[in-house]
Amino acid sequence: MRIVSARVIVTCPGRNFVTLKIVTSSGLTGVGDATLNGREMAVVAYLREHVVPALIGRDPARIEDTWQFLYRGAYWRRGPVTMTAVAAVDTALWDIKGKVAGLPVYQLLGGRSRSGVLVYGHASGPDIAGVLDSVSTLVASGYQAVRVQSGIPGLSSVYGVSSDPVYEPASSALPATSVWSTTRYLGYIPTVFEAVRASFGPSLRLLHDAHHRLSPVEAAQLGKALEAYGLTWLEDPVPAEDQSAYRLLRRHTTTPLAVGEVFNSVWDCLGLISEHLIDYIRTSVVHAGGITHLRRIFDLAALYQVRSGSHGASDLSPVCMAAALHVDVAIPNFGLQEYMPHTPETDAVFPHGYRFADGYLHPSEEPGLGVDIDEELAARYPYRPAALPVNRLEDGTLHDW
Ligand code: GCO
Ligand code: MG
Repeated sequence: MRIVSARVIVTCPGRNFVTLKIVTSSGLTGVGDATLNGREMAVVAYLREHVVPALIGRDPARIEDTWQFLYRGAYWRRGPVTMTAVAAVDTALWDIKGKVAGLPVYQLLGGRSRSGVLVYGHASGPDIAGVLDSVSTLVASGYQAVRVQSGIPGLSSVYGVSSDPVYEPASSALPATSVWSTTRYLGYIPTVFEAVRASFGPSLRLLHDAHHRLSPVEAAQLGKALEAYGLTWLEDPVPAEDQSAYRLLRRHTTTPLAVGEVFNSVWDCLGLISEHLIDYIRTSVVHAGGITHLRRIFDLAALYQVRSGSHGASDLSPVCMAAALHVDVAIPNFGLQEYMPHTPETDAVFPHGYRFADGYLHPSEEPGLGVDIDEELAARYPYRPAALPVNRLEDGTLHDW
């Protein structure tokens, strides 16, 4: 069997998604997610210009060799654009291998380690009352773990907080500006968690995402202030370029830490994992080199009792979610999977067999990943440029997010 063609499909059923579809000489096909929010067309060009021509004629069974060819064989390697492109190829080849074997991909990864994949949902509101309503809705739908984000008095908008049930931070063609105040945030967030814990009791798992906005000592203050509320994790407290910041944090708080949704390779995670500086590693199939490389990261993490907590926002397509669930159900050190349901339009473009029940997601039992792209329907939703916002302090200074 040989690869005869590979199509890069861009569609916007409410938001942009990039998908690679690999076609083989036997007629079997495989799909991989290649979506990089706000930088979609960079990955499209990387795939079309530099990857697809080299795939034609290759044996699709040689997943590891193809991964090595695209990563180790490239002089300019790593980085989000490159690793998203590599991920798309790798994911599509696992899909094909599953179809050839007649098995769901998790069977090829060693079979089930658990009956389902525990997911966390997203609660948010403009203030404490709104947050409590939002958490109630999730709990009533069966969620056992909830990420809590809140509006902050004095700030007109906060990233990740929206009255719209569809979570979409990338809306305008050029980056919108949001205004941020760490002082206002640090003063309010502990009161939100106090109220949520008091209303929902000790067993609901609670998480919070700081979106890389704090300095090391601010993050340490927040971690300490949240200890009383028993969070499952505090996510991305500081920008992770300076990983030594986590040493400082660890000296001051036992709130568990989750990092890694913007990481692309095992090298990005190595120090944080091997120094026991984090508790959950949030790398994803689509942004960390596909199933092959994500498995390698999670195996490293297992040596240090770090568990998986993969990114799964709605800008990662159903193809990525399908692939993530096969990994999640198979690995020994699974922790939690992020889950935001996609819109009905997106679900229709990407027919899939995974399902949600009682706080868990269950991978498809079909051979391969159990997900596809309806190319005719996809073609009805042309690409629309959409950028993530930028973050400025109240005096106009550009800030991390
Ligand atoms: C999360 C994330 C998202 C990302 C978004 C970027 O934890 O789900 O932080 O909100 O910012 O996926 O594209
Ligand atoms: Mg996050």
